[in-house]
Amino acid sequence: MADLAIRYPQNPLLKPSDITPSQPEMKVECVMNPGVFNFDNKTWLVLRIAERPSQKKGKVSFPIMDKNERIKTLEFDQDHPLIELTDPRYVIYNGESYLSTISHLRLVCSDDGVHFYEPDDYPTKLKGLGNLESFGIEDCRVTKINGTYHLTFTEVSESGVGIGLMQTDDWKHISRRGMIFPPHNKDCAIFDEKINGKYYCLNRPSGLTVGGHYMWISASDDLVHWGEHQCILHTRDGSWDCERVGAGASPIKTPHGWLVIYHGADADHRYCLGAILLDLNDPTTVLARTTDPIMEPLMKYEKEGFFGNVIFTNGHLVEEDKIEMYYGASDTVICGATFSIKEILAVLLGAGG
Ligand code: MAN
Repeated sequence: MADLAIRYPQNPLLKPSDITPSQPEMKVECVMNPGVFNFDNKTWLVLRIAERPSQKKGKVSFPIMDKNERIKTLEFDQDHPLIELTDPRYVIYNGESYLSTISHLRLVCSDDGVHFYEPDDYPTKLKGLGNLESFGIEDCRVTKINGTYHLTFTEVSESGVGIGLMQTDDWKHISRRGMIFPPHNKDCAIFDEKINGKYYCLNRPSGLTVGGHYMWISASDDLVHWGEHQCILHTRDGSWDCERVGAGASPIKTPHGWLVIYHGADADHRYCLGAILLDLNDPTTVLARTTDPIMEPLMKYEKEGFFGNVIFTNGHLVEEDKIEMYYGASDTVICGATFSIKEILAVLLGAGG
């Protein structure tokens, strides 16, 4: 099956040099994986900004937040016998894993969906707070329900990786609701309406000894307390999504079912997108799944960067048949692409589905 995405000709839309660092001693390395929403007749992105101090020759340095919520830098010789630097996203020191960068969320908006800027009159920087976010916050998904925007995002600390919730009606006052799924869990996409009287969300806990990086669904009466957990999607041996799967943005309601765009990765950490269809009345039932990716790293900006060969999405807008999808490419830049819902459904419902 062919890649179904129509990429914006203006890609990449945002790169690290377009973003001012959160503090002068930091350098923006990655601008990635945006949550997306409409507000005040504009398109808004909640970017993930990954920063670290400029790297000195022969050294590796990375930031973490201390108990007083100040950023401090740890620095080691690159050839220190206790340092492991096999994956650019991590620094392993003496068997302990750290992130090589610290991420915060940054709000930008646009009148045309292509040119983005930081608005003056909104709090645009959302930083990690407290001991469950000391390694930063990442990958925000935004779901609007009855006038309130619900932000789910990854909270990272030495205690693990969990899912946090913030809520806002006006983007000026944002309330933090704490961790709603403890470690290890991420990729939380809330459905934008109740189904049979309950809220639902997709999420991705990770099995350590038994199980794997599979997609789960959970239900809630209040969006804060979740239960009725069920595993709905496994990885597939020998496939592009053999190592991990996780939901993209909020599922899209179609006459045939809830359409979910998801990411899958293989053992080489190559991230592509696929799609599944969930039953409209019972979203714990998967009706169809694409065999091949609907989008894969093809462009130079999707193949090369801080962590190459990655297409990762957690935000889109839907207008009739069109999905305006924003995505992080190579964990470095923000890009846009459109999909036709009909085209994805044709694959899901057809012979190749
Ligand atoms: C994880 C997350 C994402 C990131 C991918 C690829 O799934 O940290 O934010 O884009 O890995 O590195």
